[in-house]
Amino acid sequence: MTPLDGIQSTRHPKTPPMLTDRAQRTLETIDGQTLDEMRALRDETERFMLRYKFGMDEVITKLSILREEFSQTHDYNPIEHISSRLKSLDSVIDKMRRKGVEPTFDTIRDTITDIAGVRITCSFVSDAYRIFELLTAQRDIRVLKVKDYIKEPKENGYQSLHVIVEVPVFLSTGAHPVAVEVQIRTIAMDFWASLEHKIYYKYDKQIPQELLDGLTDAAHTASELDARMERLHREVHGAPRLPHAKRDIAV
Ligand code: 0O2
Repeated sequence: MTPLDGIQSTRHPKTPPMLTDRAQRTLETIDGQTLDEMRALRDETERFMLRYKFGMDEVITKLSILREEFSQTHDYNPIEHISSRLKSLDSVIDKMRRKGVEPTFDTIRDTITDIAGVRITCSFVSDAYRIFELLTAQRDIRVLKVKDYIKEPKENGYQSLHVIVEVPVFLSTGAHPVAVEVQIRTIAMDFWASLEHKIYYKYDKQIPQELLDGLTDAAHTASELDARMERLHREVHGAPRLPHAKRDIAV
């Protein structure tokens, strides 16, 4: 037995070529200038998407700071969970087509405001509004649009507080404002929305009426549960003593 027996070879298995012969031949017919333009478009798209990632990171940092501050200095934490996602390029293009948006970076920036998305899950409805206040009161945050689906749920029962904020991202070229969609909801609302989302895709957006009715009914139950849990929480802990946001004034 040699010392190398039993150790797997680290050489990569033979990988197929990246392009088929046909694709390779097509590529060879493209002139150098077009190839350069394609490369420049690819690079610009990457830079464009990267800014959204940074914007998302900025918002997550703000929320993580609030969350940590609450855990350290208050006996109660309104943020249960924070998640985020960057829309895929395919989804951005789909949305662009659905909205009939002109394919330029400027138009996409102005019209598609949910490329970067952050979701905050809270225990109680009052926490959702408090987090909204604390985030939007920060001086470098500009509120572009608010959709309050908690006050006015969608017809299918969907509830969530949506806010599109603009946050500056500081790059080597200076400050760049980036739009980030923030969705704030309770655990019950989140449970409902994720199930509805799965059903929506399972049935390829053609959900049977009976199931739709069941979902709307479940949304009402989730809403009642939220109200009951908040009542019980107040009975035990009293009215929330979380700090109200002081509007941050630029110096
Ligand atoms: P994903 O995969 O979560 O990104 P607008 O951008 O204002 O022109 P839009 O996109 O309809 O119009 O805005 P809206 O109503 O604020 O909804 C945006 C997001 O909210 C959706 O993103 C979902 O995440 C969520 N949402 C809205 N309605 C529903 C609903 O009925 N059920 C569930 N489960 N989620 C909902 P995307 O891009 O659809 O998907």
